[in-house]
Amino acid sequence: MSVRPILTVDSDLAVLKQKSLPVERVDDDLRRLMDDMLETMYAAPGIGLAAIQIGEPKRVIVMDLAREGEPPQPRYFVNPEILWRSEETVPYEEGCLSVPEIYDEVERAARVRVRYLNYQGAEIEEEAEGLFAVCIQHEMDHLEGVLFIDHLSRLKRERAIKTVRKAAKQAA
Ligand code: K1U
Ligand code: ZN
Repeated sequence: MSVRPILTVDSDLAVLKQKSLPVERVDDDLRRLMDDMLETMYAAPGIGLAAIQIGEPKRVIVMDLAREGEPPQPRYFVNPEILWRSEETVPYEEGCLSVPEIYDEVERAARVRVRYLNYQGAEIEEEAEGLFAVCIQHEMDHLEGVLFIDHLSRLKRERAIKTVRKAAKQAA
């Protein structure tokens, strides 16, 4: 397993805007990618990660929503689909490892029903609510090349990218 570099909007926007492709089979190569993604997400640290954020345009997401002090609860989503979303929406102050240090409120469906393949390749269908619903919608946006800042005004989005670019220049 290895920690891989996370792509950010200052230098890798064109890659992050790509639409990811469906995975053909859940095999050992894919499990190695999911292991790397999980390790990368824990090291960041973050609560979710889409494969495109490490430059792999595949429809794969990892997530761990365990609170501090709780045992890890890694979750893997291959070829996830949203089957249903509630009409009710909720706001949440989101962040993104590809838009570091920027947080803003996004309104999303309060509950969604999702179907996906897990780490073993078994088909799962479940309903998500709370932070799980927020996070799966944020990560599934990544699979379409959509970032949380795309839900904000053009002014806020451009300001966010400028801020990340400035911070990256200062760090270099
Ligand atoms: O970049 C990503 O897609 C990961 C992102 C997931 C996310 C966060 C908040 C709302 C929706 C989706 C993050 O993990 S940002 C970092 C973060 O939220 C966090 C980091 C450490 C501890 C707790 C949270
Ligand atoms: Zn993100």
